[in-house]
Amino acid sequence: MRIYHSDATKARRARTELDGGQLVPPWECPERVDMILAGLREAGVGEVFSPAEHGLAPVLAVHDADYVDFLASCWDDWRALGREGEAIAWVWPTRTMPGRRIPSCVDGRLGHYALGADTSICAGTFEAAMASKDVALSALDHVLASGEPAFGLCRPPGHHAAVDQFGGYCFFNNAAVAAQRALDAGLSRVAILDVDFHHGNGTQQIFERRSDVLFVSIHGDPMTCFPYFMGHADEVGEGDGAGYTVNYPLPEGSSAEVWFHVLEAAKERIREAGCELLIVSLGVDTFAGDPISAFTLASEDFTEMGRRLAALGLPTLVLMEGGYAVAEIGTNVANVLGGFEQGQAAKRG
Ligand code: SP5
Ligand code: ZN
Repeated sequence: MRIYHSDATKARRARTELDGGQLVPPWECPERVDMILAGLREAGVGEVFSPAEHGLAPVLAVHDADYVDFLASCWDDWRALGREGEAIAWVWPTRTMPGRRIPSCVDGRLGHYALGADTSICAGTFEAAMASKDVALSALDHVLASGEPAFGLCRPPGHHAAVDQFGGYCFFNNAAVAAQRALDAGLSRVAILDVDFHHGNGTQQIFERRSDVLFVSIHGDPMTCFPYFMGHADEVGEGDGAGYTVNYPLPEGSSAEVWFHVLEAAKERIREAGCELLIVSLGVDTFAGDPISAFTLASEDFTEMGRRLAALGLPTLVLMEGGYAVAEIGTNVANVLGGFEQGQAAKRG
């Protein structure tokens, strides 16, 4: 299958992440991209293509314009103040102090537009986010034109990014931007299946009042797992979107057996809803060796995941989200895509 990749996705190299009360080197690093490319090459999965520039219009179809302006100018505004460190949000509108206006200064705007303090903004962040959505959109264009699957090696990831918030290492919601473009190209219903360990709060927020995008997520229970404040089973969509958000929170330590059981339920909902395109938000942080996550999938389980995704028989766009066991990330991603190709071949007979 075609792989879409751009070196510009590596333009962001943050130095700091607030984790456990300390500033540590970020888990989400550009080496992830090289390791995935190496893993795909080694496994002989796919041919690498460069994305075309798609500009900001598809981003503005899902994200707020002032939010996008903020991301574009934040680093320069921060630097202009002579700050030594990276731009990290540190004060927020809260339950007791609702923000009724968007502040004009960069510290206030950071708090308004950030959903957490895990994600700093640094040089190259906006450029990498632009490249990441171009990778997603070019991969989508190939799926729409050919009916064949494609993999977008997106980085930074996207599923935590909401209409007007960044965090969880995400800035533009690549899967949401792609889903909206698919609808704008004439499709009537798209499924986003989010298999990252973390709940895709951004994707849910963008589509939870709509029925044209079915959002289904399998993730660590937000009672104990990031992002903590979204992703419970009773969040099922609102208004026109009622029934088009489906959450499967699982306890930390959940086995592959439990995970695959839930995957089949997720697939059943996707079949039932009559979706014309499957977008997989692929995080491989469900891996047992992931340093910040708590499921127990083995590398071989990712092959099975690919096979089972292919069994849906839908045009499929796979987009990279999380996965922080850098030494194994290439194998794990290659296994998903290799398994998908096996599943496709089996289906064709
Ligand atoms: C796309 C994606 O997977 N984003 C995840 C963002 C998670 N950010 C918070 C990470 C907190 C890590 N703390 C774990 C400490 C283990 N030593
Ligand atoms: Zn994740």
